[in-house]
Amino acid sequence: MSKLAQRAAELRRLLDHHNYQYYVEDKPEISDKEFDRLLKELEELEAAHPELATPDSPTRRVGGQPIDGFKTVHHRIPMLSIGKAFSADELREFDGRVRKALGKQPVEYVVELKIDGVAVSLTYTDGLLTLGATRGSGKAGDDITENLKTVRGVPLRLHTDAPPKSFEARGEVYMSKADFARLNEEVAARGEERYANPRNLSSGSLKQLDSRLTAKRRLRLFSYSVGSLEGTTLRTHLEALALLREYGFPVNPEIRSFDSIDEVIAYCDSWSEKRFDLPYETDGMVIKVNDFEQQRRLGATNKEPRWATAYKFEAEQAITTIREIKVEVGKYGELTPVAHFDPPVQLCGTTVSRATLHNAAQIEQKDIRVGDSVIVVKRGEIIPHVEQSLPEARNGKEKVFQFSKKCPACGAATAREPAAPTPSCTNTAACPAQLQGRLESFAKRERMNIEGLGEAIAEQLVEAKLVETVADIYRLKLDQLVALDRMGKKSAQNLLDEIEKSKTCGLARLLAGLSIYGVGETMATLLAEAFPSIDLLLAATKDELAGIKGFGPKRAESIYTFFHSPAGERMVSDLRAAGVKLTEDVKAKPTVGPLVGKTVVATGVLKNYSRKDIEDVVVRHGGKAAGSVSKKTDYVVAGEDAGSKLDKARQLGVPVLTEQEFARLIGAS
Ligand code: 0OX
Repeated sequence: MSKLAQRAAELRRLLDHHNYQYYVEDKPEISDKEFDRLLKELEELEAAHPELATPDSPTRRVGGQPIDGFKTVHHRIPMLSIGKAFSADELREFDGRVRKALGKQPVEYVVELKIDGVAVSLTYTDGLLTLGATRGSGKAGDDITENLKTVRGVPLRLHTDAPPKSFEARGEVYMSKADFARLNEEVAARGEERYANPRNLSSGSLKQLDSRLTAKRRLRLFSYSVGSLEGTTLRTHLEALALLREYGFPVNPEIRSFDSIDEVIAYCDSWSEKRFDLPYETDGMVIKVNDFEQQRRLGATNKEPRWATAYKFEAEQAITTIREIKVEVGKYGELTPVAHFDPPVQLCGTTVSRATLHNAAQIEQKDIRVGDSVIVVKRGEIIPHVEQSLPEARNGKEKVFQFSKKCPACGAATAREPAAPTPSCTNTAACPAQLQGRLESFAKRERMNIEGLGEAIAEQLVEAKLVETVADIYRLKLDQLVALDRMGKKSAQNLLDEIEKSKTCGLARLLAGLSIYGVGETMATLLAEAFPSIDLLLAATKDELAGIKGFGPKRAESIYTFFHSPAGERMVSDLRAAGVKLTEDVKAKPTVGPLVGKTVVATGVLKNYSRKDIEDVVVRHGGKAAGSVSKKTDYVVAGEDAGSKLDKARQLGVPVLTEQEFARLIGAS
């Protein structure tokens, strides 16, 4: 072997070793910097001498060329989901069923933390990782091999000299709470919307078509089962876990086994609070019958094994005090009461210091007062919510909340429309909070897509009086931006470049960005389709506007009033003077295709599209995007955590598509 080949082999061995120490043993021996140095040396060596590269080289973890879409993979053995128990009694019922089916045999249970991540399958051929897939429907998932190679705990080659011909490991890909917090900060700093939880971010990361992006997400793995037992001599789940560990997979260290359900329950309960100290999120425990022969005898229903169950931790709640109810002012001037907690509480792994109270009616109906002790929960483990007040804990000093007659941001008078849930600030033109809201909304990715113009910058631009309308951003100068807090010359220039780039977004995005009441992305697309230039739009009558499909007189009135008010006229002339594109390229509307004339509702958290993206896609394919499910709905596209709309679709028999199926339907994957 040449000297260089020897060094490459040595570097690979070292990198694998240190990767293993870090991600499997959790005992790093060298610093991240030192690790990166070794990796860089190997990368350079392989780049200069491609013949030295190997398919299991650690350099493969940094990602490769983007791909157009994921291939579908059929799981040889279905990836089952798991039944749930919500109480100790339900665990005893599970134990009762197991013991009844097994006669008088002793039963041993293995108890694992239920990692809140994304289930994946990893197939090794002759010891080399050849296929990585998502669980998908359980029967078939997506081929995400390149993305899974970037997950540091995934062995690229099994740690054995005598690998089986084929071996499948299954497990959960997750993101640590710390990595999630760091990445989410980065997301927010770019002015983008934060991810709700680590699971969504992990799942989104695994669905990236460009594996270099996945590589940046620092995903991790815990392996918890072997797919097929064929060709193995494994007799128990504990033996399978030991084999996985031996092969180099990270296996969670907190797994224990017990002979009785009482011990199982005690172990589960011991984690109900301790789990918040773990560096990753868990949403329960998994209890499995250890013996494979017993597992076989118990069998499975068509979706769940009878030999395992998940014990879900109780929905989290916390008690704290409302120190203050602050009123926030939205982009339309709407006033939203927000409860601020003292002390902040830990819920589902995040610190919660505030929650919206929505409107006066809710506050009144729940009798929530400033100074009240309240129970706070997270809905769907995401959005903090004041469940109820605790009047019995009052000391008489609590204060009933009332909206002030003045806007908290600008002091102008507020007014309440008869049907509105809250009052609004009437100072539409000059209220700084409204302007800030409009700026943030204008810059959003699905609108004018100005990266870097998020909450913090918008606030400063308004405070420094650099802008009075969204059109004023096109007049910003470098030295004005550099004078802002924490704004270097480079970031200022980047922001100016982004602002310049936004000029070509086209009329539909622009209309969506102008905060015209009743005009979001979907309506803006329809509006720009009906009137593909601002001049045509300005010439439109109220009746013509109301005649656009889905519009009606109220929306038409709002649009007409906006463009024919002095502020609207000035906005158009400023945008025109700045060279912002005020036309929409007319796309021939499709007359044939799977979505022509179809009504589609998107619901839940989608991975590759924002909800608005998918609505845009529907409209572009000749369909109509609707907000609620009815008999007239042709398809519901359901993402994660889809709720009542999905239920309704099922009730009405409306076809429900996964995001992937939707993409396939329109020929995008
Ligand atoms: C987890 C986890 C998920 C195997 C058959 C039923 C469930 N999220 O941590 N699944 C399983 O096991 C499967 N174990 C786990 N620990």
